[in-house]
Amino acid sequence: SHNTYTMTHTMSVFRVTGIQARGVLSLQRTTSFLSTNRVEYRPSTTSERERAKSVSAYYNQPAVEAAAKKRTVRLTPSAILYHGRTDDEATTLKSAQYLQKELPVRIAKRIMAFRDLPFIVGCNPIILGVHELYIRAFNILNSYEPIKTREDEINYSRKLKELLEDHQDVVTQLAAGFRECRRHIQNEELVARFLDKTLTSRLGIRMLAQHHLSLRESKPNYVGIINVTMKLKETIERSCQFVSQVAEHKYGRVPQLKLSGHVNAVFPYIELPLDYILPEILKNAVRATIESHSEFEMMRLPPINITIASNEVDFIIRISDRGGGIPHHLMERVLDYNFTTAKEENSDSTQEGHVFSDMMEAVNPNPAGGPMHGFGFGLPTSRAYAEYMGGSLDIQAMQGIGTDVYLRLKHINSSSASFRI
Ligand code: ADP
Ligand code: K
Ligand code: MG
Repeated sequence: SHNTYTMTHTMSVFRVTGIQARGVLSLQRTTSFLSTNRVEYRPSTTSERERAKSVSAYYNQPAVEAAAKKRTVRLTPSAILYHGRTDDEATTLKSAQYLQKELPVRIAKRIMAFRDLPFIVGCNPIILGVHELYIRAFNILNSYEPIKTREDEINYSRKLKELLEDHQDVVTQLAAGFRECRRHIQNEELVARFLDKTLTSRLGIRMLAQHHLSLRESKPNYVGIINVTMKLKETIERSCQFVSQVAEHKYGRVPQLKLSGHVNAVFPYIELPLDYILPEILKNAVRATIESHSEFEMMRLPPINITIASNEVDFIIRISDRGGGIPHHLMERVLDYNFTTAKEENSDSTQEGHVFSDMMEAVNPNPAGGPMHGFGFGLPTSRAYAEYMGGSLDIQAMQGIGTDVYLRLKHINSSSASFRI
């Protein structure tokens, strides 16, 4: 039938019913899958491509298209904050019902974007693997029975949690996939638009899902994912510690990370995006500092200065390094996805086993984990996240001296209009 595609080969990683389906493809497996099967089909259209792949046990294309046409309902964090009351059953149920309506729409829109990718990109095995993950998630969530009881909600939440885990490495997978195939496309704009949208949509979905899952946990000072009394200083220090550990592991030395400004600022905020953005900016600053100062100058490794400011509209974090700055001719490019000055052979990401590790995800407590650099995703992803959160990321380089990165984010109870998730 046109609507229902059946699985024609043994690539069963995405078994819809398989609880074990982790969705994490090994690079090798995907590659060999392509090399043995590719010759057998000559795709003509985008949907043809999907059919040929038989991406999951079934793929209801009209359902995806119908869902993709619906409008998303984005919430302000304060709406989430003030309506979420921990351990209130009615709230939890309503929250799950909202997700049940909302998530398939958001996921369907992303699936359409995967389908619209240039053919050569969409066929890349790693990118195709992510595309398949999205279709699988859509199928699971879209066909889920209406949530009516507490028990329904508990089961739905369990499924949601599994899906979050299955999608954990998506950023890394996209980074690896685009690195492989983007040389075939000239249009930088197209890549940037796709990735900005895919990554920020993913951030939004994860925040909503995580929020729902955390609602029932009674962690002091939290409503779902919102830390009602977040001490900005502590959040930053956590990232500093993580990055210092990574640097210590990689270089054997670390510049001092100094914090000043409104160090006593306390306000409600969501740590999730900060836990991604801050380590990325700090890693860049640390790497630049270390690489521009030879080991013999060990004693004179200049500190990285972090200044924080908070006002009633937003809060600003400036990360200032003395790592030599960014050469004029690269200023335009550092915000491009996949642009990096890290040499491939030195890049951590090329090491076996690192490719699909949690390198680009939130703070990793494992000191040996999380490479310093590699995919050229740190800056563009951070900027996309910042803009999604109603803020900005700006880079000022003083060529020959160092770099200042300004991260500006709206308060969730900002006196001016807030953002929506
Ligand atoms: P990656 O760190 O994987 O290379 P990023 O997007 O984080 O990717 O950074 C892209 C490039 O921008 C880096 O490779 C580096 O050349 C340059 N860059 C970023 N931050 C700094 C900095 N603070 N000082 C000097 N160069 C920087
Ligand atoms: K980059
Ligand atoms: Mg980086």
